[in-house]
Formats: sequence, C-alpha cells, structure tokens
Amino acid sequence: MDSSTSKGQFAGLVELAEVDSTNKELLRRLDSETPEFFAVTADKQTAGLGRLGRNWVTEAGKSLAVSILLRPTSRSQTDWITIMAGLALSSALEKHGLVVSLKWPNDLLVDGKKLSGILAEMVDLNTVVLGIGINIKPQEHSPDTATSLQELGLKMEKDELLEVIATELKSYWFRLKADSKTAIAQFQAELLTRCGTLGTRVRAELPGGKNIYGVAIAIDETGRLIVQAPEPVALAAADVWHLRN
Ligand code: BT5
Repeated sequence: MDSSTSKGQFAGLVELAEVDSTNKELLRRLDSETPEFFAVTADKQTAGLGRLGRNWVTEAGKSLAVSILLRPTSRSQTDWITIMAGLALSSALEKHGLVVSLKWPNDLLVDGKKLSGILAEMVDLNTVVLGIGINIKPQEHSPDTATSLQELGLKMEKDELLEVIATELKSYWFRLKADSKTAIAQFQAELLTRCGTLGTRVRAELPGGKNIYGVAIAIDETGRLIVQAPEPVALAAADVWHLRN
C-alpha cells in the first residue's frame, strides 16, 4: 500500500513495503503544509540511515522503521527531540514489561545490546524528521551487538508496537511543546533512572575523532552530556562507549 491513511495516532501514515530510508522518503514527501505527526513506515529499508552516514539494518517482517514529522516551535524543543523520543520509547516498552536503558544520545539498550536507534534530522528550526528503528525479530545482517523484542521475550506485532510508541511519543512531545521548561526538568529527573550513561565511565569520541575519557555526570538543560574529564566538558554530539567502572 502506498497511500497515506489517517491511522491511529498519526495525521497521515504512508505504509510502504520497501524504501531506501523512511527518513529520506518523508523528506521527499514533505512540503510546508505537511502536518505534524505525518509519518512514513516501511517493512524493509534498503539503505536505512544511522547517524554520520552509518547503516541501519531493516529486514522485511523483522523490524519497525518509522519516520515522524515534528514541528518544534522553539530551539529548546528541537534540542530535546532525540532524548525525548528515547524516554518515550523506554516508557512505552516498560508498560509492556520490558526495561531498557538509554545510552546517550540515541540508543536503547538491554544488557548492553542495541534494541533501537533514533535519528532526528533537522530540516529547519521548525521542521524535524524523527526516525525510529526497533528490532522486532533477529535479523540476518544486523551486528552481534543487536537484540530484538523477540529475543527479550516480548511478543508484539508491528502495528501494535507502532501504536504503542506513537501514543507515548505524542504524550511526551506535547508536554515539551506545552511547557518546555517544566517538561525538560521532568525529563532530566527521568533520565536519572532511565539513562545508563549517567554515573558511568565513558569514552566519548567527538565528531573530529578526538577522544574524551571521564565519568558522565549529568545531562544539561539543552540535552548535552556533561563528562567529568576531569574538568567538566559539555558534549552536544559524540559517540559514547560505556567503560567498566
Ligand atoms: C542509529 O544510528 O542508531 C539511528 C538508527 C535510526 C534508524 C531509523 S529506522 C527509521 C528511520 N529511517 C532511517 O533511514 N533511519 C531511521 P547510530 O547510532 O549511528 O547506529 C548505527 C549503528 O548501529 C551501525 O553502525 C551498526 O553498528 C548498528 N546497527 C545497524 N543496524 C542495527 C540494528 N538493526 N540493530 C542494532 N544495531 C544496528
């Protein structure tokens, strides 16, 4: 099916059998009138995107890949989209009995294995494509570091999973839009329990390749990770590895 329907939580949902990347497809379909919570999903991605041009594996019938349009109205909303989405997904999965740990900024892990990844791409200050991948079943070509809902004992079909996460995302997102200051304070408090990066010794690789070693001590009001190294360093973008304490 290739037509947009108004399904569940979405302002419109395009459901595709196969696409290069749902983020790219949403960008191709985007115009100034496209409503918030318009979404594209695909059963299989042939060139699913991770951050920094990396690859995201989405094999047919084994994974949820969805891209959702958000229309932030302030910089602080934009800053928090990735972490907000991670919190919403964690909360949604926990309601179904699965406790996951957030690795700053965009991974959902269980026992150190990656269940889900988030890729938010900013088109302009008021237009962000939020891409979410969640593994439902083991995939032939995903890395050894991957896990899936099935391997973790959670049986959920794709449509149900999509509805469950969209409901929670909407709730988190509209809290952030309605009163950013209060929502951010609540998110920071929630991260103390949901974010496994906090309190952990990390190696952080900065976009230029430089490495920083230290203890991750906080996530500030703009969503940056603060690493004590030993002076506090605020990281806006980095790849983080959790080291043994
Ligand atoms: C991410 O990047 O984790 C962001 C993934 C976002 C995927 C969604 S799917 C819907 C939407 N449309 C897209 O095209 N993308 C978004 P990053 O942190 O850079 O992690 C990428 C790394 O995760 C890869 O280099 C692999 O090591 C690993 N990886 C790839 N596929 C995986 C999978 N299915 N499960 C777990 N790990 C995977």
